[in-house]
Amino acid sequence: MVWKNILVETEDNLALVIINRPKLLNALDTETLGELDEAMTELAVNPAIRVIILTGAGDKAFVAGADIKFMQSLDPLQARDFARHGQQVFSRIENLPKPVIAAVNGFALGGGCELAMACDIRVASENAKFGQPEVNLGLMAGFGGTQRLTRLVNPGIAKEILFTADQYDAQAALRIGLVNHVVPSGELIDFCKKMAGRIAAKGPVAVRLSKEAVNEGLEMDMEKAFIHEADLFALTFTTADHAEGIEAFLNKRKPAFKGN
Ligand code: DAK
Repeated sequence: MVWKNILVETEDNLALVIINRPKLLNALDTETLGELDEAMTELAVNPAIRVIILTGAGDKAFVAGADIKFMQSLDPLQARDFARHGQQVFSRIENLPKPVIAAVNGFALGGGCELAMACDIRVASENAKFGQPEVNLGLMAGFGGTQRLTRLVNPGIAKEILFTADQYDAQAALRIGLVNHVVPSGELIDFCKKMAGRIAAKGPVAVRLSKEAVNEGLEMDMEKAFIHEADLFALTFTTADHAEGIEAFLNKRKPAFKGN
């Protein structure tokens, strides 16, 4: 499928999803959110794809936030619909049955920072800048930022980011745990592809259930989360990949996982 504001490139088991509005620093309007949702939903059910990398077009921005001009046209109820739309798309990405790596190649502000936080793993280029500048506009974060930021960094740091609208460079983001790695700009996509390739070589069901255990476990108390983990662990014993992985180890060969 071809979209107006989204590009999808596939290579082996990987898909690279590019938000493609570089003139507006890849800002998100309803149309772009809808296309992102469609692209992710398609990739989720494409059996050939095991890992998704999400990035922004150009070398200046991942996503500079919600489209401010578009937001200007919204009345309060439309703003509510827009916020709900963004929250739903971001939750779909967070709960996608495949890992999503955010390759943050520049500004990740407002909704852009929130989008990166909805991904499983964040890798930043050296020129990346993070922040929640909504309060500059008399708004507050509306795409889940108050919650995801608080879970990723500590609540005091999250509040400072949300209250001050300060921008954090890639090294600062690394220090506070907002990103996993910082790499030179020209190496960002390669670095992410290599990581994606390592993940794609693992048992897809095991990776999927690991993601589920982490995400759902965060909403449970520890004892329930352990029981949930044990249930998902047991589920891996129903898969052919589990038999293949163990047999390959015992026979000192590489496993060939099929995703079932
Ligand atoms: N929206 C629309 N256009 C944007 C944009 C954005 N977020 N960010 C940049 N652009 C556009 C600029 O207007 C400019 O367009 P032209 O003037 O060329 O037509 C072009 O991109 C290049 O930007 P600049 O010329 O400004 O480039 P600079 O290098 O000088 O500055 C910058 C880069 C990223 C520092 C600056 O553009 C900037 O401050 N941009 C705004 C960043 C921002 O405030 N982002 C947060 C947006 S608010 C909610 C739902 C959702 C949200 C909130 C509430 N509910 C309903 C409750 C989410 C809110 C947000 O994300």
